[in-house]
Amino acid sequence: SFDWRAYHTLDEIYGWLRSIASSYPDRVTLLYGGSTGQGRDILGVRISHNPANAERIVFIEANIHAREWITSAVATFIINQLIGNTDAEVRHLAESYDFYVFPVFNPDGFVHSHTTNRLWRKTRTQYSIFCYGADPNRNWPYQWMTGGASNQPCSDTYGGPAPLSEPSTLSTSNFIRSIGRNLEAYISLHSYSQMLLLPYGHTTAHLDNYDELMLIGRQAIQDLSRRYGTQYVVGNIAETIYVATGGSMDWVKNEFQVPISYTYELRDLGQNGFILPAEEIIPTGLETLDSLVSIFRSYELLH
Ligand code: 0X9
Ligand code: ZN
Repeated sequence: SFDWRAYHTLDEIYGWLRSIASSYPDRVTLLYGGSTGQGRDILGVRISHNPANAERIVFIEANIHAREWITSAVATFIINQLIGNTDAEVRHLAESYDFYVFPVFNPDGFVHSHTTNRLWRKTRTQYSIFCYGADPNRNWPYQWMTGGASNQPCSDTYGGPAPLSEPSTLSTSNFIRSIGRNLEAYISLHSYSQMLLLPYGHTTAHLDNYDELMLIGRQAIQDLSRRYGTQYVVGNIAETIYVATGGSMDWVKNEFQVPISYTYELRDLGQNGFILPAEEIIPTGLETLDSLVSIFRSYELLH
């Protein structure tokens, strides 16, 4: 049965999503977010404790980069906590929004990282005799290919031949578009580096609600550190990590003016990197949930 003491395959994750949707039909709905180049479904769940929250959506996307396994493990951990945790603050969070959570946004790459190449990052579209895949976090239409992306199909940051060239990004962008005007928050989970990143990736300029996202973010990383002392840094993508364009969060924020948008780079700092030991799944899940509780508590206080 499903647990958080080990990493799981796509089939195991999808089996678990289906099982919780049938076990908790009052709270959990299976979502079909799109499909991939190899014909796989992109499945998620909606967790809704109150029909009045239908126009207040928190969207969480994980494992758009195939090798970042901790991100889907944390996404399923968070789903589980939002369904069943009895802690007052977690309950309050769960009951205040409709959560749309997609643990694996790049299923083809994820399967390849399980079967063939553990460090695979991209999709699996064939682009040359020897090279496969576009970087699905360089493939979204906002500021596409304006910096920090490659036009070489063999590169790990290949932006693709056109924006939304990948069936997975095209179909999930259409899904997001269908709920775009109801998005309160967009959270993108990556690893690793222990960073909480805010838009945008194309410029170090402090645009839109940068000040508020920094204020909320500083409190969130402080609250994240309380449980185990894990140290994060917070800041604009281009200033904090590097210039990177065509990311999913940047497109969603620009397209729908979503008030809260963060990209997490989860544990660790490189000791284990993408191969984070499974014993760290639960601690990473708990501290990440602490930071989410903090983000929405701060947001509520400010509005
Ligand atoms: O390069 C990336 O896509 C992310 N780092 S990772 O090591 N996980 O590959 C940084 C995300 C930048 N995000 C956006 N521009 N939205
Ligand atoms: Zn990533």
